[in-house]
Amino acid sequence: MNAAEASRHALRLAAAGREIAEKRKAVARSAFRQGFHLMPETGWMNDPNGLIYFRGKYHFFYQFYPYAPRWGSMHWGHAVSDDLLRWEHLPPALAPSEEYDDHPSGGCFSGSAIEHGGRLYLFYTGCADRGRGMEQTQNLAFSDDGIHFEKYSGNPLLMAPEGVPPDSFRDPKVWRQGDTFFLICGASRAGRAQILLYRSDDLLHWEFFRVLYESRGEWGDMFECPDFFELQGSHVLVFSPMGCGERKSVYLTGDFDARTGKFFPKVTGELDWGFQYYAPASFLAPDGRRILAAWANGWQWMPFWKSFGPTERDGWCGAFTLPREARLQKDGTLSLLPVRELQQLRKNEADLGEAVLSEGESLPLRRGCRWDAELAIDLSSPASSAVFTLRSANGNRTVLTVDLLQSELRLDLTASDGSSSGVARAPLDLAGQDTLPLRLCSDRISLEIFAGGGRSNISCNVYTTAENEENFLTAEGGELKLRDLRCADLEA
Ligand code: DQQ
Repeated sequence: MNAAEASRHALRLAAAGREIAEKRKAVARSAFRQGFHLMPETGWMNDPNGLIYFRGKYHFFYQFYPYAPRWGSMHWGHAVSDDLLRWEHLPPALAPSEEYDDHPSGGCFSGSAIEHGGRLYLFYTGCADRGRGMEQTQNLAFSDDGIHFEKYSGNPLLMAPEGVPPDSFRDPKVWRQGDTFFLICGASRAGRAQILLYRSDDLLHWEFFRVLYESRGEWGDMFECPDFFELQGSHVLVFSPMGCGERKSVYLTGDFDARTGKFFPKVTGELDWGFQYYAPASFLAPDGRRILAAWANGWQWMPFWKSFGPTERDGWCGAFTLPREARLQKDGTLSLLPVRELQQLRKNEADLGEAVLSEGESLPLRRGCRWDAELAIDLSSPASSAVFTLRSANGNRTVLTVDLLQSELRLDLTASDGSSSGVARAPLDLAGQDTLPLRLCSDRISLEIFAGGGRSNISCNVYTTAENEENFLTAEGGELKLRDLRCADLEA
């Protein structure tokens, strides 16, 4: 990179920094700010990028447009944390500045991070019009201090191969297995979604290896933000498919042969069934946990470009979900539960043990918007459903129904806040079980429901700001027996 190019990137980053400095105080006054979820200081956030533990801190990067609470020319925002819940914002890491990544409706799109030889490498998609439409290429930036990033002079590293439209080749995820580096990215070929696998010895020179996975129509025509990782001896492929309706974040578990590059998926599932869970990305914590975070929103559920919720009025938009630990279950399904660090935010904890509610009887949980509730429903209960009335105040309420007859979880947002709508549904696997474990985590604008030990999850946003919201559980259709009931407030 020559001096003029270096300064163009530096100038763009400095401009973003000035914008943030000017607006962050006003944004911080927004009544919708979350207590323990990562959000942008100003402007817009979407996908998680480059999640990594580097030199003693968790580093999360994210798709970021600092200038307005709307998607715009993409930067990479950057924050660090010791506990995955409380975040310190750092200057943006990447800004559009080069002919391959500088465009008002392009920029530095999603990607991943890897450490090698003490250096932090960011792989990202540059999206710009260089005469072939909105062309997407894979690029590299690096840093020795984990704060200041320089774009590699040899960019672009990878261009769309023959048969892949230049605007459908994005979101590189890089990992190392043995002495080989692998990279996957999402693509589309002849109307079918594909995940392309590349390999390299040095992170700089990449050769196409094979198609790791292809949709045969069931998963739409393009995969966004693929992720691939080893978990308990198996491999997990995660992607956000485009062009197949409500599907948002899908996983496949199976076996991977690194020698041949072949993936043999066995089990398919959804990471989350709510309206607000998209583009999840994973990383390995130093203690070996595989942790995922997702953008707490989804393109499908809002009129595109119109509105992503009322926080826009306050100059910001977007947050991440709670980071969740992935575990592979015996049957090959994946469970995702909040990271254990969340326990540290618990206060005023009440261990209520067992409870029996007669038909129509209600049990108050916590008041307010920041709390964590855990319980198990005894499946010998005669009740037909357990109904949680959540975040109820001023005529607003969000209703979570655990339907024991239909084996379904439903989160009804119709009366939530005047701007949200819809009913999110997740299937429950109750066959052969004695209890159904449930966990509900609430923050100012998020409700994250974990059922069946993290296998039937629903994440949704609720845009309320009342001080003293009520949350309670009601037995319907018969007596409801509860076990292991624990509630706590969560400290912001
Ligand atoms: N968002 C990024 C893309 C990705 C999409 C652009 C998914 O890289 O495919 O902001 O939300």
